[in-house]
This record gives sequence, C-alpha cells and structure tokens, in this order.
Amino acid sequence: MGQLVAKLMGVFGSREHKVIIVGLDNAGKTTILYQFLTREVVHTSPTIGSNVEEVVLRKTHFLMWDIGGQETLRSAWNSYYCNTEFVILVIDSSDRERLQVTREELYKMLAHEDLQRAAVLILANKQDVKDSMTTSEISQVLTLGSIKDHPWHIQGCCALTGEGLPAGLAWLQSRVAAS
Ligand SMILES: Nc1nc2c(ncn2[C@@H]2O[C@H](COP(=O)(O)OP(=O)(O)OP(=O)(O)O)[C@@H](O)[C@H]2O)c(=O)[nH]1
Ligand SMILES: [Mg+2]
Repeated sequence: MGQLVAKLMGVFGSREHKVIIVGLDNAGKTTILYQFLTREVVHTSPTIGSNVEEVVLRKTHFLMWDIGGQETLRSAWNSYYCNTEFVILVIDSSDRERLQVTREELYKMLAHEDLQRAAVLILANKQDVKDSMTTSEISQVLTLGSIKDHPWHIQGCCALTGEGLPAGLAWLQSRVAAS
C-alpha cells in the first residue's frame, strides 16, 4: 500500500526527495542551497545546525538539508541520514590541505547503514579560484572510481555565478527519473 501511494505520488510529482548537503566548513554549502532556490548569491555566515528548503525542478521536489560543516558539528551529520536519497558533498576546490579530511568524511558516510541506498553528487565548488583543483584531481584523491556500491557523479561548479549547478541538479533529477 505504502509503495502504491509512493508510486501514485511520484506520478503526480509531489513526492519529496530528501537531500543532505554536507562538506567541510566554508565549502560553500549554504551559498549553493540558496543559489538552487533563488539563483542569487546570499550573504552567509557559518551554519550552526542546519537550513532546510524545498527546491523544485520541473515536477521533482527536493527537500534539501544544508548542514553545518565545522569540525564540532560533523559528528551530528548522522542524525540527518535517515531516509536520505541523495548526498550532495560540497568541496572547496581551492582547499588542497583539507581534501583528505573530506575523503575520510566521505567514506565514513558511505559506510553508514542509513545511507546504503543513497546516491552521491560531489560538487567541486569554487572553480573560479585560481589554481583550484580540477574534478579529475579531486576524483583521484577521493578514489571515486573505487566506489561501486553507490551511484555517484562529480560536477565542477561556482556557487557565486551558479555555473555547474543546473548540471548537478539535472543529475539528481535523472536519478529520480531512473528509479
Ligand atoms: N570564490 C568563491 N567563493 C565562494 C564560492 N561559494 C561560496 N563561496 C564563499 O565561501 C564562503 C563560505 O560559504 P558558505 O556557503 O557559508 O559555506 P558553508 O559550506 O555553508 O560553511 P559552514 O556553514 O560553516 O559549513 C562565503 O564567503 C561564500 O561567499 C565559490 O564558488 N567561489
Ligand atoms: Mg553553511
């Protein structure tokens, strides 16, 4: 019955797909959330806790949770995992020093039982910054090619201009359409 309701709601396009936006502090998560929502750059301050917004792309509704990335807040990320269909992992592509920290957080998430069915979109943000890492450099450091048990996709972007974000959203939507 539950499945039938879910299917019918899917046909009418009103089912919400839960998305969590994670990544280290200063990666650009909140900026990206509001770019998705308003196509404008908002002034942000470090997120304590989370922001939640509904982003609608054509008939697909995403409920997006943007979670604070400071070190002390990361242990609470798992309280958002239940029923998550998509993880958006945002990376500051100019922050080479901390890519290994992101890597550790990524594999911790992938191993979590509540995220076993989640697909992962990696947004290599801040591509406008000179000498920022390319998506292929980031893919290598994160060994994305070794991830076989979760669908994943990496997309370069710049949250200040919005470049790359529609392509990221389109990937999410293509996963919804395929399911
Ligand atoms: N140059 C550049 N700066 C960006 C980009 N995206 C975000 N920023 C800036 O990076 C800073 C941090 O952005 P936030 O969106 O607040 O970062 P966050 O990931 O939400 O950080 P926490 O809430 O602390 O986890 C802000 O000054 C943004 O304006 C980008 O694509 N390029
Ligand atoms: Mg934030």
